[in-house]
Amino acid sequence: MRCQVAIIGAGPAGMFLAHLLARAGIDAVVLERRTRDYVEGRVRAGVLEQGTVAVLEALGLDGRLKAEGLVHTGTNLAYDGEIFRIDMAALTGGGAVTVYGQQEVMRDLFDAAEARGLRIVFEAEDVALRDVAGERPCVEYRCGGAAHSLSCDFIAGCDGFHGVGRAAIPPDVLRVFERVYPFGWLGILAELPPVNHELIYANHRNGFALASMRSPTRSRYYVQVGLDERIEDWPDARFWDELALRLGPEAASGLVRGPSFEKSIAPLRSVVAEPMRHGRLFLAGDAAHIVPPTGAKGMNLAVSDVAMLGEALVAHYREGDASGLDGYSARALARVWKAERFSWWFTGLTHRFPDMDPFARRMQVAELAYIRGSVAAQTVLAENYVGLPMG
Ligand code: RFL
Ligand code: PHB
Repeated sequence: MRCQVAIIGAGPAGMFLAHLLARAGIDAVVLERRTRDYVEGRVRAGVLEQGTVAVLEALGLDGRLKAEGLVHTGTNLAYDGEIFRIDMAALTGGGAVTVYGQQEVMRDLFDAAEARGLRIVFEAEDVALRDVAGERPCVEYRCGGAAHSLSCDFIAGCDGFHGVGRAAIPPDVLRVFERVYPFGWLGILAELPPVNHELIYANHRNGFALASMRSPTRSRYYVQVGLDERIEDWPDARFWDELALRLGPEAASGLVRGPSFEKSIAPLRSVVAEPMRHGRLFLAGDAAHIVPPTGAKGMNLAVSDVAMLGEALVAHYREGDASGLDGYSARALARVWKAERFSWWFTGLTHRFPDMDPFARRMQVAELAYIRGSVAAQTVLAENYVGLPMG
């Protein structure tokens, strides 16, 4: 089999890229290790930047998003029993984010892929990248018990943090920068109305908490937990008590408790791999970088990466212009590092660190109080939160 671009992974990065290339008439094949149901079933991101919404619009995939997505023009910070709102729209000249779950985004991408005839191979096993630095790269894989080979012009490694894409870059070329945080997030989904119509990020001396949502009837909540904690130790009653305590009496006054139907723990880390290109292999999304979820940047970065990569591939095929492909890694990394900085800073501001002494705690509270009283500080937060320009 042959195609112009082989895309490894059918997560947000891979599927957005597949649609961007299909729109330009570029022939791509997506190889995904799992089933569609598995990829679509993963409960992950919830907040879309305006740039991500714009890409969905440009692809004509914004029908359900416009009908069901919740536009948030502000977000809230809570600490020491206080709560204040950051008016993102007023501070950024009309900026906003849209609450629309990654599961919904994936459903829209997969439905449209079927309707538009995109080529996706699910349950592709033992995917191996060959000759990525040469002129004739190729991807070998197994599917339905048979061995296949896909020759291509370029390979897009959109296969997440544990994929084969990053591993195909030789160790003497690849540099990896990393911070592992000494805690994780315990998240639940519950078919209950959210405590507030916008998100609340809370810093409590017990640790961080986040009140989010998926719809007016579905709540998504998180509490910071130690890495040694087990889900079995967090029955719903304990979760609700801890969440209410951390949100504070004012924010938690409207909290509706009930059974959760999903509960999981995710570790937090910051990772960047450089460069994002090696020969004819291009990395995008979690394959190249991870952010802690505090800034809600992970899926949005995957989309901004492939928007840049898609643009570069289109310029290559339409005009024979290689400058976009040559500049892809530097252009993508410039935006990635800014999102890494924001996610790292916001994590540091809102979480309890095990080695935190009373001085460090006072510093957090002083910074939160400063943000509360400063339009300049709120503007910095707001412009990062709604999403920096593509650059
Ligand atoms: P993905 O989604 O991991 O998809 C990669 C795909 O590649 C497949 N794959 C392979 N296929 C073939 N061969 C192989 N060898 C393969 N190895 C892997 C995998 O099966 C998978 O389908 O990466 P992608 O596309 O780069 O997308 C990244 C996002 O999914 C991720 O950044 C976000 O979910 C992060 N994230 C959030 N992002 C936001 O923008 N806003 C948020 O509010 C937000 N909240 C979150 C999050 C992630 C979380 N967790 C669980 C990590 C909240 C949480 C709790
Ligand atoms: C979510 O709704 O899952 C969510 C929202 C905001 C974040 C992270 C996750 O910062």
